[in-house]
Amino acid sequence: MTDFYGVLSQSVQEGNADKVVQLVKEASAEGMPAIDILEKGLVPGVQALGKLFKDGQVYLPEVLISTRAMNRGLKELEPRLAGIDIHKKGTIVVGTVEGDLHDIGKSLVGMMLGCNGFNIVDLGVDVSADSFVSAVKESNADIVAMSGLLTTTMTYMPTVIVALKKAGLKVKVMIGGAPVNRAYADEIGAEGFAEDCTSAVDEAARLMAL
Ligand code: B1M
Repeated sequence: MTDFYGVLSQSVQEGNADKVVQLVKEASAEGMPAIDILEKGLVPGVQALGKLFKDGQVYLPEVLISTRAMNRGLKELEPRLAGIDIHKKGTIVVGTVEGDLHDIGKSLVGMMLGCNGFNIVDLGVDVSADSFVSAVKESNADIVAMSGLLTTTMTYMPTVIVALKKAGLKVKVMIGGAPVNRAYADEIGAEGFAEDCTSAVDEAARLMAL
């Protein structure tokens, strides 16, 4: 396939969900590695669109349509990513914090952790502290992985940490998302931080060994 990843990336940017799904299906049928389809086609597509949005060249509706296309592609790919490793290294509750509806980075992190051997409980977006606490209790989770994309909602992360402590849960906490960093993790008492979905896997492994 000539410049397959470029075509896939462009289709994500254009928000052409049917074409994205068709390309992912074709690539899978040809045996192209699922991780390459994700990292070389789908992710650069949504990242490029994000840059256009930042530069004021596209607006929110375009971004929304594009991210829906990306999610359709991710759904198509998920079974192949999920099948990579059957050994479970631990259970991780994943969610985007209350007030925040951004789900792409969180879903990528969950998928990467899942395909690297962790059992994932994905709570979705706009997740309250109570929901995190209940999910940890129900799943006996080892780690809570919180995602936050907004400066206005990253401040909810310490609320979750306080609620987990108050409930007497010994779970480790890691955070990620564009506005947060290691210094913020240290400040709010989160043991872990990861910059992207790849380093999230290493960070989760580090936390499991603590
Ligand atoms: Co929103 N948005 N958005 N948005 N949006 C941002 C985040 C923003 C930076 C855009 C901008 O102004 N330049 C800005 C935030 C500014 C700020 O707070 N500093 C912003 C804003 C302001 C808003 C609204 C308030 C806009 C409005 O309504 N006026 C609104 C908020 C709604 C809400 O949540 N309550 C809003 C809405 C939306 C859409 C619905 C249109 C859409 C989301 C669709 C969806 O998720 N289903 C959207 C999008 C797509 C974006 C941008 C363009 C792209 C986000 C994305 O998916 N990136 C974004 C600008 C940008 O990032 N360039 C923007 C791709 C994704 C792969 O990256 O999520 O960063 P990311 O995840 C990375 C890492 O951060 C990390 O790993 C991932 C990759 O490997 N990571 C973790 C993430 N979570 C992690 C957890 C971990 C570890 C790593 O461990 C726990």
